[in-house]
Amino acid sequence: MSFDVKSFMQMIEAKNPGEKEFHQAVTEVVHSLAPFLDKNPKYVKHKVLERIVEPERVIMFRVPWVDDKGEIQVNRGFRIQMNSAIGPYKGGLRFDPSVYLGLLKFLAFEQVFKNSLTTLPMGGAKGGSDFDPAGKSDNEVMAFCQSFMSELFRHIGPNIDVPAGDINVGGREIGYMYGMYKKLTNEFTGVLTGKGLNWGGSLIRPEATGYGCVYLCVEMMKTKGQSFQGKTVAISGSGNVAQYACQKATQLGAKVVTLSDRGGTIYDPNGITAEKLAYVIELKGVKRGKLTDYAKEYKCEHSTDKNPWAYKCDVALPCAKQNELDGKDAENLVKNGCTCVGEGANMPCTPEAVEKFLAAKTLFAPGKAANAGGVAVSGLEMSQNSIRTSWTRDEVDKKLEGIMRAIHEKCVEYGKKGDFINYVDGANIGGFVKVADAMIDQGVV
Ligand code: NDP
Ligand code: 2IT
Repeated sequence: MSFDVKSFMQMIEAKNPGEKEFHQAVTEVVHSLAPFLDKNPKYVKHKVLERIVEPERVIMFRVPWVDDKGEIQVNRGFRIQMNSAIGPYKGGLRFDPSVYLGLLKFLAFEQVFKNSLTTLPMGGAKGGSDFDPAGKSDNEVMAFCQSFMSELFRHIGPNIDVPAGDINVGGREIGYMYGMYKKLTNEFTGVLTGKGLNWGGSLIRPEATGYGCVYLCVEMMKTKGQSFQGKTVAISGSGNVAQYACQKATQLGAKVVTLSDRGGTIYDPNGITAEKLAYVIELKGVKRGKLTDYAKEYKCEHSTDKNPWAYKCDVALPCAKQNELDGKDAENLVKNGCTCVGEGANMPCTPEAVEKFLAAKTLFAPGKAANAGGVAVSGLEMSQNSIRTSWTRDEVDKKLEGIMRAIHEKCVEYGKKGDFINYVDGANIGGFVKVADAMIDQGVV
């Protein structure tokens, strides 16, 4: 009897009402896995799929803090500890008003497969809060982070659960949270990754997700005898992942022509050079400003109604948020000659968009493969902390490149069909097998 995708998804929707991003992420994985499960019935017998969609633990908590006017504010905090079969829970924290249980469950679910693909021993988790840092002072962000950690600290630890950054959580927030963790536990340990370089952080961690995404695209392009040299690249977002994807693509000889933020898209047909990118890094990371300033500074187009996929490119790297590239955008990209897409963000392409890319035989790398470089270097940060050392920039970069190559090979192993590599199936099956086998080995727990 073949695995019944329809009734499985009905069960997921009934048990997790209203969690549309979680349904979307599970649907994609289950579709990839169904033919594989038919050939490997032990996973069905051990009910691995039924178990893997259920978080091992969900922590939800009140985060009260006092703003600069002396008023009490209340946010909600979460940590989804999804799966620990192959290592301690690991995954980022997102602070954004759109955060709710279903969004974090989708991200935690994806993280399980992604972390497995990195080849490192890390389970999957995600967390965060509906806190909106926009317009908040440093003092308010610190007050929030300290309150958030004053509850989270009892649920994490270097061998239990190791959080990191994600949207709106970067070096500043990790610093404030780490300080509070250290005060509460009286322990200097590697409990968070993305730490500052002078207090336990790893070189290349800030660059890792963007660089890794480009490295994976390099591997995909190689299968077609192509490279980044001379290519035009469209990138969305202008935060951590977008910035370093832009830097690496440019270093490899490509011209990046777009970036975006919540206020719109910039189109710079002359290319976002190293000097212009330094301006973006300062604008976004230090001044916390908008790309409208970039458009004024470099006299280029800024649009509030066009997204980056409206412009002609060879390579598209969506690096902002989930479901930011839909079926129409995919059609437009394919029509304009785009042949390679790497998901720097988590699930930025809608199911319709993915379908269009696969139908057009686009080189398409899903987020759990393409953006795994970030968590991979987080894993390397954990190793460096454990052995109390720090590796050079070049050492970490080489290890990252090696991991991205291994992820590509895993996708080919499970996703090659004739002369086409379906990286979606490859990543889903490749990520699943290691976790599923570990779950079977460890019994029903
Ligand atoms: P950042 O907060 O550094 O940057 C996010 C970018 O996306 C910003 O430019 C932001 O615009 C834009 N953005 C966010 N929400 C929206 C929205 N609703 N509409 C339009 N633009 C939006 O986050 P990261 O770069 O770290 O994360 C980007 C993506 O990459 C996320 O999907 C994350 O899950 C994923 N990812 C991150 C990893 C990491 O190591 N950081 C690792 C793997 C995946 P604005 O500047 O206006 O706020
Ligand atoms: O989505 C992700 O992989 C991240 N936000 C990074 C997680 C991590 O633990 O480095």
